[in-house]
Amino acid sequence: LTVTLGKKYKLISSENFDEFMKRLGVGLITRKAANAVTPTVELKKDGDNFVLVTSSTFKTTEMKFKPGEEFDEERADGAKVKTTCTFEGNTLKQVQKSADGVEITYLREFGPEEMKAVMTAKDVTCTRVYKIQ
Ligand code: DKA
Repeated sequence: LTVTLGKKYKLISSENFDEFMKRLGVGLITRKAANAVTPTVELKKDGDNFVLVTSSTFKTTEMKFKPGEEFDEERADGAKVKTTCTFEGNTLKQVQKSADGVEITYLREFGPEEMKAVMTAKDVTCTRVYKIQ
């Protein structure tokens, strides 16, 4: 595993996030709140588990996982999803399946300077870049 652990990355750019949230069916008020914040992301290890912490004044989520093991997750907008995470080099791949059939893939590449997240829901792709603190 070549991924960088225990570092905080802060959002510096975001492309297509509103379209991405629209594609998930997220309403206007929640989209406005989510668009307005600059989250911090940290990946760490806790025993056998990995933990991805996404912090902002809008919402703070902690996703705890073992690579390759599906678990129940609540998406930031409240939707109940089934999630599986795996690592490919320094990239964390997260696949979320919701009951309404929407599948979202998040690729988060943890580098020494920045973390680049590419999120895809059907035909919509959003790219967000985070700089190490
Ligand atoms: C981030 O990590 C954004 C995470 C995307 C959450 C998708 C659902 C958004 C609903 C408000 O910076």
